Amino acid sequence: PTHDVIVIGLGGMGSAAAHHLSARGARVLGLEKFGPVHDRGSSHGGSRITRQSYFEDPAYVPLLLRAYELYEDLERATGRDIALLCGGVMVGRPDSWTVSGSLRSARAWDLPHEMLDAREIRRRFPTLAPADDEVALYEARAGLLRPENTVAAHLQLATRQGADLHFEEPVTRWEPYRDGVRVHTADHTYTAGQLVICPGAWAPRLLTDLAVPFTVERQVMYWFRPRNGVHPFLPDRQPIYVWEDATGVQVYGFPAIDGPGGGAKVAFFRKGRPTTPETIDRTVHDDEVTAMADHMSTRIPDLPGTFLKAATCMYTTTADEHFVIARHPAHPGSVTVACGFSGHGFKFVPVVGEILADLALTGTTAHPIGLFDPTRLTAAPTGGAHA
Ligand code: PYC
Repeated sequence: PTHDVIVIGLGGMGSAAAHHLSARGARVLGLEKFGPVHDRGSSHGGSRITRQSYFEDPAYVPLLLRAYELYEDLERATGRDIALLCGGVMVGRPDSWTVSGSLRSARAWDLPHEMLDAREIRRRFPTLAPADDEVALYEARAGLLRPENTVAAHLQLATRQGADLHFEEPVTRWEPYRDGVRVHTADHTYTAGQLVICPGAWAPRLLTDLAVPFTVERQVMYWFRPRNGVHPFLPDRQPIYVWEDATGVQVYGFPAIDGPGGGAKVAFFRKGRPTTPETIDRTVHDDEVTAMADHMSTRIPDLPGTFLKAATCMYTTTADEHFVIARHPAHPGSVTVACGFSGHGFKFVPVVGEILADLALTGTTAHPIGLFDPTRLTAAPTGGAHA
């Protein structure tokens, strides 16, 4: 083999894996279907949320603490502007998943946080108009990450460390070969001892023998110029937010980070329309813009001033919305997978890169990844020997 490790997919997770593997001296080949830092997958749109009081499960918190450190290292090593910790509010009724889950993680890990009632939310953040029965968990170290700068930084470091990164070279198939793997593209076949697969929305095609059901969802991000201008929405006064309504619908949003001519981004979280990377409708329709403007008009009344633009991206969702990060159960000696990030993975990108390097180079990791074992999702056998 000409390489120690082949990484399939150089989006958020794959670019981080290429960096961490090559930093440890591995000879890395990265294969990416599109160009560097593309907008066809799940790692674009100018901003992604980061937060620590994680409502999804307290098991994510140690990974987040490490991801914060690694994001700082990444900024220092590349000089790129990546994290903006403008603070964040998780808003909803006290018993909502967003609020009660965030509080559970904050308490379990003794994370700095404040609970705000509706009046205090309005006083501190005058753009927000919660109902009287809504509260918020406020976290000063929440904020946003710039996904394109993150991917560019990891690719830059990987290249500097000698990784061989091939763009516009889609993988057609891979298979076990001798003690390792063989990977095919239209014009080439490569071999290596280890394979790391970071397929994003292409998981259903590249991981057929994983036997995990994934749903690829079409998601839309919207940018509005607020009614009275961006000033009250600048990051020194406007936090990031995840806001859950009484029916469980979550919306999330950001301060205005694109200067006076820009707007503020907002999107629905989860429950997008099922799609595929080949058939996704990239057009955002007027009724979708209207639905978002209506949803925000009671919560952040100044936000839906002028609609500026929208963009689509994809989530690759598992049944329980937890990730898949593991040695491949059918090829545990040579293949590592990271997928099914279910719309909340970007904040973990550098720590996932570190975990993938651990798994590919040593077969194990000290990071707590038990929650991400794919066998929890494997469809129960319905016939044959197990019938
Ligand atoms: O992790 O807070 C988050 C998030 C919101 C939308 C997508 N991810």
